[in-house]
Amino acid sequence: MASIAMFARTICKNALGNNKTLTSRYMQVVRCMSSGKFEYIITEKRGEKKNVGFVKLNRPKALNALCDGLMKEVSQALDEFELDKDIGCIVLTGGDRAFAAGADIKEMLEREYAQVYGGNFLNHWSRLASCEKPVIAAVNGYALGGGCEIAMMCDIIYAGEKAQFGQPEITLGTIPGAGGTQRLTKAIGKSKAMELVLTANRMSAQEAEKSGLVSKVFPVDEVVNEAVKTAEKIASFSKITVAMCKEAVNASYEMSLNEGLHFEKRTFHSTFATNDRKEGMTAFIDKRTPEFTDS
Ligand code: CO8
Repeated sequence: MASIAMFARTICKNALGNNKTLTSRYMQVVRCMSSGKFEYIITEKRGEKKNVGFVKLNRPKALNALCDGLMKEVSQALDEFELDKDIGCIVLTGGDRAFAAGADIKEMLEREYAQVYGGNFLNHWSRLASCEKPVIAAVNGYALGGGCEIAMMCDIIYAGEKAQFGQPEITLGTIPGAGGTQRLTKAIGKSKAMELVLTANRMSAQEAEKSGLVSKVFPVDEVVNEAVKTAEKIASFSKITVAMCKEAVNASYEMSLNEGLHFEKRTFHSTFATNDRKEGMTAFIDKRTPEFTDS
C-alpha cells in the first residue's frame, strides 16, 4: 500500500504541480481505494451491473452520530464514486434504528466560538450537496438534526415506514447549521418547517411523504432495495443527460423562474451536441433499447 501511495504522489506531483488542494483530495481517494476499508462507513458497488455506489453509515452504537471522521469518510467515498465511470447513481443509507441522529454532540461540546467560526466548522459537510452524480437517501429510523440535513442534501429521499425526521437543535441551545432552516423550508413550506425547528417535534415518514420531503415510503426492510432499484434505473440512462437533469432541477432552487427557464432551455439545446441524444431518439424510431455511450 505504501508503494501505491508513493507512486500516486509522484503522479500527482507531475500532473497537478503545486496545486495542494487537488493533490490532497486525490491522495485521500488513493488512500481509501488502496486500503479498501473505512472505520465509520461501509461502501460497495450494488445492482445487477454494479453501477450503483452504495454508502452505509455504520456507527450503530452512537446511532450514526455524524462525527468528523464519519463525514470525512463519506466525502472520500463520494470522491471515489464520482471518479468511477461505471457508477451512475449513489445510495446513502444508515441502519434500521437510525439513519443518523445528528452531528456528534460529544464532539461539539467543548468547541468555542472562535474555533468554529475561524475554522469554518463542519463546512466540508456540503460535499454531499455538491455531488455531481444523483444521490438517493434510504432512511430508516431517526433522521434528526444533521441526519435530516444530510438526507435533504440528497436528490431523492425514500423512507422506511418507521422513519422519523426532525430538527431538535433548539433543545441543545443551538440551531440547524446544514440546511435545516433552508432546505427544509423549501421542501415542506414555512409553517411546517417552523414547527419542526421551533418545537423539536418529529415528523413521521407518512407525514414527510405528504409534505413532499420524502418521495416514497416503504416497509422498513424494503426501502434500501427500492432505493437501489431506482438508482439502477437512473444509472441505465446517459450519465451526461442525468447530470444535466440534476443540474437543471437544482438550478430552480437558485434562480428566478425566468432565469431558470432560460437555463433549462439552453441545457435542453445543449443535449443536441451529444451522441446520446441522437442515440436515444434513433432508438425510439427504430423501436429498440438505446445504447448510451455517455458522450
Ligand atoms: N451525538 C452523539 N451521540 C449520540 C447522538 C448524537 N447526536 N445521538 C445519540 N447518541 C448516542 C447516545 O449518547 C448514546 O450513547 P451512549 O450509549 O454512549 O450513552 C447512544 O447514541 C444511544 O442513544 P440513546 O441512549 O439516547 O438512545 P435513545 O433510543 O434513548 O434515544 C434519540 C434516541 C432520541 C435519537 C436520542 O439519542 C437523541 O435525542 N439524540 C440526539 C438527537 C439530536 O439532538 N440531534 C441533533 C444534534 S445537533 C446537530 O445535528 C447540528 C447539525 C449541525 C451541522 C452543521 C454543519 C455545518
